[in-house]
Amino acid sequence: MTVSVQAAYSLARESFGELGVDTEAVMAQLDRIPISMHCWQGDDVRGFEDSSRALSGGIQTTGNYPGRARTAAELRADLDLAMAQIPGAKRLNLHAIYLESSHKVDRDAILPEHFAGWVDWARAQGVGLDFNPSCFSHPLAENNLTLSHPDPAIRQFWIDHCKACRRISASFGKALGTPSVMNIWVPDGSKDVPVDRFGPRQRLLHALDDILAEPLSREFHKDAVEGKLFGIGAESYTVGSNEFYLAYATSRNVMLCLDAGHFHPTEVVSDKLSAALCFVDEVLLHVSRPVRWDSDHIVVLDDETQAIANELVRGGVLARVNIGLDYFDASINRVAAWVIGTRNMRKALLRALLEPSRLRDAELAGDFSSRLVFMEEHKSAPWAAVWDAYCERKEVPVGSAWLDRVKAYEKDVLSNRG
Ligand code: RNT
Ligand code: ZN
Repeated sequence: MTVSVQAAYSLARESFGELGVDTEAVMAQLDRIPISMHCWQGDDVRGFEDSSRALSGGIQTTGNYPGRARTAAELRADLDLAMAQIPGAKRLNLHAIYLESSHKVDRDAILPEHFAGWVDWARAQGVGLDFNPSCFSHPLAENNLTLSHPDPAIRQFWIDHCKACRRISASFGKALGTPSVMNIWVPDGSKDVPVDRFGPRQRLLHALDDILAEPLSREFHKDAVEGKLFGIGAESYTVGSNEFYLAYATSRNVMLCLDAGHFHPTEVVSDKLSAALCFVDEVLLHVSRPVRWDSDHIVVLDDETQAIANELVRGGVLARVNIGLDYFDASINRVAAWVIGTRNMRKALLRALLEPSRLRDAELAGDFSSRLVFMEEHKSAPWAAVWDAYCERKEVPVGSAWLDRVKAYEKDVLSNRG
C-alpha cells in the first residue's frame, strides 16, 4: 500500500476498532456483495436489434455525448474498462435487445444462442448475468401497450417474448453457475384518463401467470416484477402500479423489483424494503436517482442511496436483496457514468457496514439523543480511509485516479466512434 493510504487506514482502523468495528472483516464482507451493472448505460438503451429505432416506453435518455457503444464488441470493451475501475463482486444486467445475430430475429423468437457472446464474455470476466425482456422500442409496443394490449395477438407476441426470455435467463444461470435474475417491466399505461382501469390490469395479471407457468429451477433463474408510478406519455394510468405488483409478487412468490425512481416524490425505497421483505422472499433493487421525476440520473452518494445500503445491512437482508443499478445518462462519458454510480453504491455499502452497534444500542435503550449524536458522528467517521485501502488492495485506482484512464480511453477509442 502507498504510504499515505496505509497511514490513514491505520488510524481509521484504530478509530473504528475503538467502537467495536473490525475494518478487515468489513472489507472482506463488502467485497463479496454483488452489484449488477446495467448494460444499457453504455448505449442509451438502444441495443443491437435495429439502431434506427427510437427509445420508447416512456423512458428517456438525454444528452448526446460522443462515444456511444454501437456494437456488442464496443459495449463489452467499454464494460471491461469500467469494471476494471470498480472494486468488488460484479454482475452484468442485460436486456433482450442486446442480442447478437447476423440476421433479423424478432423478439418472440430469440434463443440462448443469440447471447452466446455475452456468456463467453461473462465467463472470462468471472461475472454472473441477469436479464430483462425488452417490451418497448418495437412496432408492436406502440401506445405503451404490451402485456395488457386488448388485441390478443399482440398480447401473445409479448407473452412469447417473455417466455423466450425466461429460457435464455435460465441458460445464463446454467452456463455460469449463478442464478440469473430476470426482471419483467412493461411500459403499459395511458397518457390520458382511461375509461377502463380494470381490463388492462386483469389482462396483465393473466399474461404474467401464463409467462410464469413453465417451471424453471431457482438454481438457474429467478423472476422479478417491477412496478412504477408513471412514464412519459403514460402520465394518467400505469397498469403495473406498485399495489398491483406488490400483491402479484406476494401471491405468486416471485421477487419484487423496487426502482428508486418509481414512486411519488416523497416516498423512498429505503422505507419499502422492510415492508416488502415481510412478505416476499427476495427483492431486486434498481438503484437510481430521480431528479424531480423518474429521470434515471447517475447514482451519487446521497442520502437515499445511503439509506438503502443502511437498510440492507441493518436489516440483515443482504442475501435476500439483489442490488442492480438502473440509470442512463447520455450527457457525460458513459464509462465514467458506470464507474461513478457503481463505486458510489459500494461506498454506501461500506459506510453501512462500518456503522457501530452503539446506534442500535441507544435506540433499544430509548436514548434517542445518543442515537442522533452517534448517527451524525458516523457521517464524518474516517470511512474514506477504509475505502482507499480497499481500492488499493483490489488494485483499482484510489480516489479520482481512474478518471485519467477513462479520459485516455475517450481520446483513443470513444472519440473515434462516428
Ligand atoms: C423503466 C424501468 C426499467 C428500465 C430498464 C431499461 O422505468 O425502470 O427497469 O429502466 O429495464
Ligand atoms: Zn428500473
